Amino acid sequence: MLNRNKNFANLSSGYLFPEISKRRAAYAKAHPGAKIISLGIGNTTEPLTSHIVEGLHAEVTRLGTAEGYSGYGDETGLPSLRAKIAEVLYRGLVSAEEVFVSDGAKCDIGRIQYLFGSSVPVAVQDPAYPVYVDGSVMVGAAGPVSAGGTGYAGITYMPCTAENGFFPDLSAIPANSLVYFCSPNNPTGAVATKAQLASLVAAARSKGSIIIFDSAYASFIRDPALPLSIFEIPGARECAMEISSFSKPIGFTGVRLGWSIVPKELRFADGTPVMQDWTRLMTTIFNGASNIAQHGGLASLDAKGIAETRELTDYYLKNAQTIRTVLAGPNFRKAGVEIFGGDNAPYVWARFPGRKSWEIFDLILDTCHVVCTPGAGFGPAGESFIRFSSFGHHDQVAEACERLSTLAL
Ligand code: PGU
Repeated sequence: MLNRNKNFANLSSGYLFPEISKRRAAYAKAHPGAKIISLGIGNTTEPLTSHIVEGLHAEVTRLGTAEGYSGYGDETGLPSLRAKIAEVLYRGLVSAEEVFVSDGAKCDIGRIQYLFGSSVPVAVQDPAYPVYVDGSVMVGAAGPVSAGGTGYAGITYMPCTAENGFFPDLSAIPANSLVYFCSPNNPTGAVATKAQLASLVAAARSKGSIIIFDSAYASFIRDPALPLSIFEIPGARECAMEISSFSKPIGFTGVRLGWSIVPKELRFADGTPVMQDWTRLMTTIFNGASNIAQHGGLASLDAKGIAETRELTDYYLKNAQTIRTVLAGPNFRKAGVEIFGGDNAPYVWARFPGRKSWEIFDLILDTCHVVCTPGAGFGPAGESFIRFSSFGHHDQVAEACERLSTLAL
């Protein structure tokens, strides 16, 4: 019999979101009458918008014609989409050849871990999107969990707390490491300022490290002073790559489309451009994003598509305000609950002093029939926090908030 890959044995539990689904299903089975509402996983709920649907349809129709049919495409994406991403989303800060179209940011994170291998030190914001850590454990760059149970060996956790404004102490970044950084942040909803990103870039450069900047929620930024991309920061081209996604801006969580940016200047210690190996990897173990999805993405980047994207993200941001309002209510205030995020991000991050995340998760599920995400699932510094997702229908979110307003804490 084959030996199990020991890296997988190092994982301390199942992936966070299926774990939550399991608990929800068990609760629903035991309480068949409960009308459960999810403010848990960040999964889009609103229909695709009409102009983007037209873009998808048009490509489907073309594929049914002799002249319009296409098979495998360029593994790095349609040239027209790469150019449009560079022009519209990066306003020329990157070139089309630096854009690699993919089937989503999560899949790119997995491939990035494959690219850098098992001997690279990894630093993450704590709390963080679990894929950065779990994926690092899977490739052998981290693990097993240390005796104290506070995290995986080989991972440098950089606490992001209310006290430091959810921006970490960068002196903790190890030399020659991979630094995952997400802004707007999942789960805290914090958005790094230009000055903060400038200090991140300076730290990465002085440590010889590479930043993996996850901007999957950039479309939720409304404050014009906040940076949408790491490449707005001078010097980032030598020390950062960026991953991003069409999932949240245009509801492509199921359609699947994302991209990465690898600047030409980014190099390994031996001088090899990272772009060279990334191109080799993408052309070898990825066969290109769906041509249909790419035409939907293209439609989202013209004037009509941009307007629809704005409307859709505004819809979810309105939910975030509804959630913030209920969490500011008397029952939460009395318990000392502190509220963060939700202004330029689709997540509201709430601290329940003196309580455990999973305890609050169970309490909210049991008494309100609302699913949320326990902060502890995002890392040790997430303990005592709950993440509320604003992805949901307005009426469902309003109903969930109505129930939360009577939660006894
Ligand atoms: N990056 C961040 C920071 C995310 O929060 C998510 C989704 C992704 C990437 C995934 O983007 P795709 O382009 O769709 O692959 N986070 C959601 C969904 C959970 C999950 O496992 O991806 C969340 O609730 O955190």
